[in-house]
Parts: sequence; structure tokens; C-alpha cells
Amino acid sequence: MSDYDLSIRGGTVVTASDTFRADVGISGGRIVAVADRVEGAAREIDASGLLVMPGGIDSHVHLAQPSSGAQMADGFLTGTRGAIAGGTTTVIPFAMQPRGESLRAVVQDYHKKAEGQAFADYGFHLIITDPTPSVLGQELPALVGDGYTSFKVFMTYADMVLNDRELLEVFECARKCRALVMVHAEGYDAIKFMTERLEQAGKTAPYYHGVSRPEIVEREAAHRAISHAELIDVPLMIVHVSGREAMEQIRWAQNRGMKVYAETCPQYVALTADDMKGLNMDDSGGKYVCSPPPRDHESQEAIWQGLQQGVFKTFSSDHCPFMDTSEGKRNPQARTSFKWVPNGIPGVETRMQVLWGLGVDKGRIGMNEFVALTSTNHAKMYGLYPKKGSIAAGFDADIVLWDPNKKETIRQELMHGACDYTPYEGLEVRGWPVMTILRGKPVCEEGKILGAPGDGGFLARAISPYASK
Ligand code: DUC
Ligand code: ZN
Ligand code: ZN
Repeated sequence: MSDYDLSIRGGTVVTASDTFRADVGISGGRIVAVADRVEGAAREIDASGLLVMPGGIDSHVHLAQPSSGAQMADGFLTGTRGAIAGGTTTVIPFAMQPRGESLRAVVQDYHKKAEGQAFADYGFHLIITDPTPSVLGQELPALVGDGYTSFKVFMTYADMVLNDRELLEVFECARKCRALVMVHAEGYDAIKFMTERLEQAGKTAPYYHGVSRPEIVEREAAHRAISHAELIDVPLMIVHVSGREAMEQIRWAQNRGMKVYAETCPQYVALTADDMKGLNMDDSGGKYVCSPPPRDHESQEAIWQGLQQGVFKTFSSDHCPFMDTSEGKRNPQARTSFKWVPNGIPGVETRMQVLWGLGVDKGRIGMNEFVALTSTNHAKMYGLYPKKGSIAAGFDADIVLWDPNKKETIRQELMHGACDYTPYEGLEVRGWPVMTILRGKPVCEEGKILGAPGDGGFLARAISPYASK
């Protein structure tokens, strides 16, 4: 009998706080030893020259989510296949409540979509679009008790927007049941107004998507959400922050001692509004349409400052993939106006490489910050710690072996999801995942998938320590 099922030997362990040389011993899917020497394993992996980091946790992805006018490119199978190929072992997608439907039914339906399909572990956030008395009084508190401990609300989109009264009611409910509220902060009326004016002027190409929702619109909504949270005295997570304007509102709240947290994403450090250019509908600008939209180089620098200064707790992909075909980005309606181009871009497989390549390799952030931003803080924020998110005895053996010297050019032919393009095509990076291990099982090596659908399981999550006042 071996002492361990698997050992990872000779590597450098990197956690959110430390970097040190150690072997890692794994038994029963868990880390059981982190020591100078771990010997006597049934299988040994030589990690010399590699970094041994916690598997990525991507707490903001959309898989198999219904969307008007276009079908999402990834379900659980292909989306999580991309995740493991990119070094991510846990994802938290959204179970979205269409208006008029019961939250519980939505969650059951979402479980059916995921069951037996996933290559990575997964939890669910909820999306609340219809905060009826029964949703807020019964369904939501019961679901929080069952491990769906966070939910998102929208301040824009006709079919999802909540008005101020509804936001306050939902925040009050979150406070009572200690759920963590995530907010999409963009103001509905301002976007609608801007869109109408642009369309009247014949400005309908994808580029005008960005013009219709400038940073001011995001800043206003962020401030409004923060004010509502202060009124109710509830913590808040503002997701997909795109630039300086909203970030300054968040920093202002944080400096006042408020529990306002923030997330940013690869598109806000690697893309700009110019990527949506091409002034007619046949150009490929739609491939970069997401919300909030990518901004400019000055905004990218602001986001780096926020990452360096701790304004942002998490770096997530906001993976929301649509094909660049008539089924997705170029659907017939989308060709008539930017307002119909489905909002979202793929990114779950490239999130870690973008942050390492542009962040760690360029000296903007350190390796420990990288681990915090891509794994540990997600686990802590969303009730998965101390099961996920670090390399220490007792944690699930979710590990990425990372080659900090491997140069690669991000390109579609390397991808493992179902989407037909990557918005980061041509980006040259140094730093790449060479092996991904899920609960002690190597599931991807050098881009080759070794895992199987169903390797990943559902994670009921604990109450977030960040959600409590
Ligand atoms: N919000 C997201 O979180 N993802 C994609 C589109 C959007 O509006
Ligand atoms: Zn959003
Ligand atoms: Zn999203």
C-alpha cells in the first residue's frame, strides 16, 4: 500500500501568501502533506521548474444560459472543458430566473443541464429578475440554506432590470439571509436614451455599443447601488468593473469603511473600445461586444492600479460565449443594430494566462497576488474556503502546474470550448498551465484533456464570510 495516491515533487508552491519549495502529497482527492520530501506515492509527478498553485476558481461564468436572439456557445460540457484546459478547476455560473418563473424550478433545471457533464467542479449563483414576495420571502432564503449563497441583480436590460425599490427589497432580503449580492452596475434609462439617439443618427455598428454605455453610466449605477447598500446596511460585490469611474466610487465606499467589494475581468486589461471598430455591420467588431464594454488604455492602467492596491478582490472571466456566426454575434437582428448583438465574450480558458502574461510577467503584480485574484479570494468570497483555494493539508487537491517560462500565442486552435473565436487571438504571453489536477486526478496535460464529463461535481456553498455585517 502506498502512503499517497499521488505526489507532486520538486516544484515551487505558490499560495496567496507564500512561495516555497515543497512536495505535495495527495490521498483520497485531498492534499494531505506539504513537506520538504513526500515519498511513497503510487504515482509521482515531477514538477521541477514548475509552479504548484491552487487550481483557478472562476466565480463569474455563464454556461447554458438562455439569451434572447442567440444561443450561448457553451454548456457545462464544453465550458468546463475549456476551464480545465486553462488551469481552472472550479466555476460558478448563474442560474437565471426568467421573469414569472420560480427560482427553485430554475435551479432544478440548471442542475439537469450540469449533471454528468462537467469537467470541473461547479456551484451556482442565482440571478433574480422577479423579486416577488414569494421569491424573497420563501424561495431565496431556502435556496441560500441549500448552498446557493450568492445572487446577481441587474440595473439594466429590459428583461432583467430591477428598479430602485426592487433593489432595496432584494438587498434587505440578502441582509436577512446573509446572501452575497452581486450587482451589474449600468443604468438602464441612460443606456436606452443613448441608444435611441445613436440609432436616430444612423450609428448602429458594433462600435456604438461602447458609445451607448460610457463609463459615466457605469459610475452612476455603481454609486446608486452603493448608496442603496448603505441604506440597508448590506455588503455588496460589484462585478465586471471596467474602468476608473466606477472603480473610484468603489474605492470611495471602501475608504468609508463600507463592505463594498469588486471584481474585474481580462477584457478590461487586454481589450479596448477600438476592438469593436469597423464601421459597418460586416466587420468583426461584434466579437468584442460585452457589457460593460472595454474602454481605453488609460482605463486599463486604472484597473491595474486597482488590482495592485487591493480595490479588486477577484479577477473573473465573465465567460459569456456566443458564436461569431448567424447563430450568435451576427444573428439577423444583430446586423440591424448594435443593441441586438448578444452581450458577452468567451474567456474562461484564457483568464489565467492573460493575468499572468500581462500582470505577473510584466511586473505589475506578484505571484501571490495572482493566486489570490484567480483562486483564493474567490473561494473566500463565495463560501468555498477552506475546501478550495489553497495548497495546504485538508484542501481539495485542485492544482495547476504552471510553467512561468512557457511562451505561447493565444489562438483559437488551442482552445477547448465550443466558441469559434477567442477575443485574445494573437496575444503573446509567457506563462502557461501545463497540467490541471482536479481532486487528485490529472484532467488536462499540455492541452490534452484527460478528464471526463462528470468528473466535476456540484458544490453547495457556505455563507460567505464577506456577506455578514
Ligand atoms: N453581464 C454579464 O455579467 N455578462 C455578460 C453580459 C452582461 O451584461
Ligand atoms: Zn453583468
Ligand atoms: Zn457575466
